[in-house]
Amino acid sequence: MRELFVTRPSLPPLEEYKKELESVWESGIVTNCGPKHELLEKILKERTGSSCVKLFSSGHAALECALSLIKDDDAEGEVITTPFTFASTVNAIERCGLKPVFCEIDKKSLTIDPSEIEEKITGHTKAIMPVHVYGNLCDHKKIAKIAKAHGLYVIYDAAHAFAEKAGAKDVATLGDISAFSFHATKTFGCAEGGAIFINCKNASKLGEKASNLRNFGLKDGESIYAGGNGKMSELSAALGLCNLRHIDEYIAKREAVAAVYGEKLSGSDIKPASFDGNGLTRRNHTYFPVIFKSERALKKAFKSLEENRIHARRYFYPCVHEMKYYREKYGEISLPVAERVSKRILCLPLSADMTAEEASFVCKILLG
Ligand code: T4K
Repeated sequence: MRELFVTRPSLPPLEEYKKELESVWESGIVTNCGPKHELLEKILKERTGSSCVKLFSSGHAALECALSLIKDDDAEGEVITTPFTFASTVNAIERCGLKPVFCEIDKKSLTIDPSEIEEKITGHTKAIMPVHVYGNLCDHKKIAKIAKAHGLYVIYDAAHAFAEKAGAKDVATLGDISAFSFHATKTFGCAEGGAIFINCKNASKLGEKASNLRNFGLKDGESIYAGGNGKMSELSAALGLCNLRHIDEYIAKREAVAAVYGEKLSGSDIKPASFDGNGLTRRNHTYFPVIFKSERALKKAFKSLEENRIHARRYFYPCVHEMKYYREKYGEISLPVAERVSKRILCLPLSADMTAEEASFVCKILLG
């Protein structure tokens, strides 16, 4: 059996990518919002029905920009978020000079628990930043109600959720802004890349500011904001254009692998995380998280997998509030649901090129 990784990038046929690159070579325009970049933004806007789409060099850069858009001069601005996520979510808040306020998660969806949000709101709260973790939808209806009642922005970290649907709507249209990752490890990737989808009332104004911010804050030759460089290159945009043509095929292949896992693990003590809440009508199968009875059982299984060159990942352990930087800055915070889940959850290998035999083999090792 070959070595298996938590995921592998989905790539188009090399010939297709080469063809996409021909015009880049001819024009010599390789970055700074060239034609491939503009086309990918246009297609993504149409595909999702969003008011405004802006591409970025990474999902993290997209998140930082989204936060910069809603930030004003209040140095004490706070953002309510989940501790059960990749560090990028919370680092983006911190790096924008805002204070992350950690909120407990719901034990079924593993996303922010809306019933705990209101008690975290203070006069300094600017936004709620939930995460559709593993592509599992947040309780967006309850979150929207709370945000409206308190006049807060909702910025979704939708890094894991590209191409998913909430009812009939594209997940990108939830909240005021949704930020996605197009990293190599995602179901839809540009090698490195990301995007924000803006859907609030002032979308075109915020979109214009986002364009300035990702390009050194420049407008008419001078910096009107202290912007950085968050631009996606033409090489990444070209890869995105190719991958977008294959997205349904990538998802179908991942779904077939996930079905084998589901079947083989059924009735065992290793429970696949639940994805059936909050109106999720289309999944993208970016991750296959399973929950063990105890951390001890997880560690034992992890060791057996490693001995067989199967590299599962402890996404997301530890919780972000337990990480050194946040522990030292904000002290001990107790979020028992998130902490308990984080200790017992493991992401199994899942990629479009995996076979049913490989998924069965992973389960054989897991089940001892
Ligand atoms: N918000 C959330 C909730 C996120 O999860 C993330 C990123 C972000 C925001 C920020 O988005 P980006 O700025 O990254 O676009 C990975 C990814 O780098 C990261 O995108 C992802 N989430 C995070 C959960 O996982 P690592 O350090 O675990 O990845 P790495 O390099 O160990 O890759 C995992 C496996 O994938 C490797 O063992 C082999 C395979 N792989 C990886 C790469 C890069 C390949 O086969 N080919 C490749 O090119 O962070």
